[in-house]
Amino acid sequence: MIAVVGLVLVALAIAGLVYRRRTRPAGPGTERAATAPTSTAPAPAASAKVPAGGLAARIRGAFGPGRQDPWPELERILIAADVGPATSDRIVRDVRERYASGEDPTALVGTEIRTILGESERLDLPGDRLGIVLIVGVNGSGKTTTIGKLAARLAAEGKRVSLAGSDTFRAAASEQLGAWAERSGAHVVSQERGADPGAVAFDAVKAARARSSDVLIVDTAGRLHTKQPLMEELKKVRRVIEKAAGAPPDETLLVLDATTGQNGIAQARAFTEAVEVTGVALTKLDGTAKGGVVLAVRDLLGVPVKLVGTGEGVGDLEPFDAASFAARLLGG
Ligand SMILES: Nc1nc2c(ncn2[C@@H]2O[C@H](COP(=O)(O)OP(=O)(O)OP(=O)(O)O)[C@@H](O)[C@H]2O)c(=O)[nH]1
Ligand SMILES: [Mg+2]
Repeated sequence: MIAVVGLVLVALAIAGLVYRRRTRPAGPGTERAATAPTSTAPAPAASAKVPAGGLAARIRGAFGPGRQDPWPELERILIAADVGPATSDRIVRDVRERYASGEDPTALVGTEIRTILGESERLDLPGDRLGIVLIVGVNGSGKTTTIGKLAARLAAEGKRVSLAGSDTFRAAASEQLGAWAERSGAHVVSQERGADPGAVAFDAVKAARARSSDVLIVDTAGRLHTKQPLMEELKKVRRVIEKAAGAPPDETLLVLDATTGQNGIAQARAFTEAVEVTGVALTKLDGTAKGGVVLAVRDLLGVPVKLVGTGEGVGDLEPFDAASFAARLLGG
């Protein structure tokens, strides 16, 4: 009996040790590595809480027979779709004003969404000189993949494309960029890992000019928008491009993962303050996430969505279309 009790105690002690070992936090790393999820393991979807299906069915439910006060419910529905409290509040107020005339609330919300998104905007690149696109965003949002797709799209339009591997931080980042470049015949400028990202951008501007490229797309390392030193590094890359090219980048695209939810608002604010973001590339819209956060980004910061990523393939990049985005958000 005593032997059995003893064995059980020993087994429990071993199990406890194993458990502690597994749950011990990771040791100290660099600031960037310690805070950054790897690109192959993106952060869990914050919008997973939003049930599948569009907003329209839920809005109709809120306005269904017997419902007393649908407005707080409408606001909850919008917030759950990552639209953000301020923009949700604006939509509810505007819809409520017009609903008095007895219109369909779903149609009114749709109109409001399209109004906030405004005209669908395209990338604004010059036709008579080297156009420069700086790509920024948090870790794993889809920057390099979007660059690969964009390079292919531009090459298919007959443009000569160069790429700058200014992500000198992540292991194998330049190999990943190189693999994408091969598909589109783009020329890549990169240096060894750990090199100064600004120096790579500087060389790339000079090389792209020397090759008479039409467009240079600059990849940068993923960074947490709350890490000031990393945002300073990004500002420096932008300054260096401006110095080398004589003008700031023509487009600075924030790559926003549609599954990151309302955190996208804080990301957009921080990146816009640091490097004057001119547009959003909304990625991973092929999953269940519907990207309601871009409404808040447009409403609060005035930054339009310009591109939409709908998969991992080279052809899975579309120009943003406000009407179809609104339909997707509302629909199934
Ligand atoms: N489903 C889907 N996956 C995507 C899309 N865009 C990118 N991905 C995937 O997201 C993951 C991260 O993509 P990357 O392009 O490496 O992201 P990144 O922002 O460059 O990552 P870091 O450089 O590490 O910050 C990869 O597995 C991509 O295949 C998209 O539109 N849809
Ligand atoms: Mg990358």
